[in-house]
Amino acid sequence: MKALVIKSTGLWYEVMANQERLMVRLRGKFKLEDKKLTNPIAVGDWVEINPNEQVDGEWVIIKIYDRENYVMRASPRKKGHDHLIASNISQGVLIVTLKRPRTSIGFIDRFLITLESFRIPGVILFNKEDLYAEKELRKYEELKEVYQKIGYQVDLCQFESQVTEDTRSLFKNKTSLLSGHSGAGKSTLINQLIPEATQEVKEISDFANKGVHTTTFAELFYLDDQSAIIDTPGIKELGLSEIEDEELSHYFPEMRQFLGQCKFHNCLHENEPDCAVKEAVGDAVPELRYQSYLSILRSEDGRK
Ligand SMILES: Nc1nc2c(ncn2[C@@H]2O[C@H](COP(=O)(O)OP(=O)(O)OP(=O)(O)O)[C@@H](O)[C@H]2O)c(=O)[nH]1
Ligand SMILES: [Mg+2]
Ligand SMILES: [Zn+2]
Repeated sequence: MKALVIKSTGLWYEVMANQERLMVRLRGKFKLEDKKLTNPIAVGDWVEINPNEQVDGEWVIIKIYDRENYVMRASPRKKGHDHLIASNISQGVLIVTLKRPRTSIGFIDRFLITLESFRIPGVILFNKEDLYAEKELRKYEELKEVYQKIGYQVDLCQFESQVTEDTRSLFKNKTSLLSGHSGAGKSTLINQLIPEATQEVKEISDFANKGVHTTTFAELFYLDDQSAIIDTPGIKELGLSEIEDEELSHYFPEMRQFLGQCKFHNCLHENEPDCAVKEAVGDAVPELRYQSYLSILRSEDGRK
């Protein structure tokens, strides 16, 4: 029977098969097949399940169907390993906050690069508008201009008090992945969108001004038959993996148009002469994005 993985705790998977929720297990040998992943199956995966012949009433996953796409990050714990965040998604929605907690530009850009590498559309929602003073509102306007200009949808929200029709309609007829730091408000949004959802929500730590990692497992929720939304645990850093230095600029949509025009075909757009990307900085390529590009290029991440 074909089933969709809607929650994964590592040992057990909750799946939806023929409108029914089932807890299933994975046959042991699967775990070893791809040694570079810390988790062999992610929420959003389509799997084939069979009754377990040895244990009455238990189901096991016998096959993972090919993934249309997936989002992963370098495992922060296991060097050289990747962690699957979710698969088969139609858009990535990043929940950003400029206060309590503050999301860095590097984090936003790493998320967008991850999406671009799979050609998954990205949306950026700035949450907690009610906490923004003049300074944060100016920052928001600045970032909105940058990200809209290069093709991403951007909006200002306050999920705790209300979710607008515009935000609701973003999720129609799609499978959306929610991502962002702990405490950004992902679960708050889920609870607002889905009256039956009871995702735990916790206050930011006053001491650290950070979220306390309330959500610990990714989970898929249905908004209606055609629309699903995946809540995920907040992440501190999004390490990129499987992206070589030479490809990095391909995942900056505003740089793509210049890539064939540099003097050197393997130009990293750093210090090379006659670089078309560098010439476009401040114009088609926003300064802030170029600085972010350089910083990611020079950082280790999980790339290599
Ligand atoms: N002031 C304000 N607080 C908000 C808003 N949205 C959410 N919060 C609060 O932010 C805190 C964290 O919200 P959560 O929804 O738990 O955040 P999360 O992104 O799910 O966090 P993790 O599960 O840890 O990744 C809670 O205290 C929420 O009430 C908002 O629009 N304004
Ligand atoms: Mg949460
Ligand atoms: Zn160049």
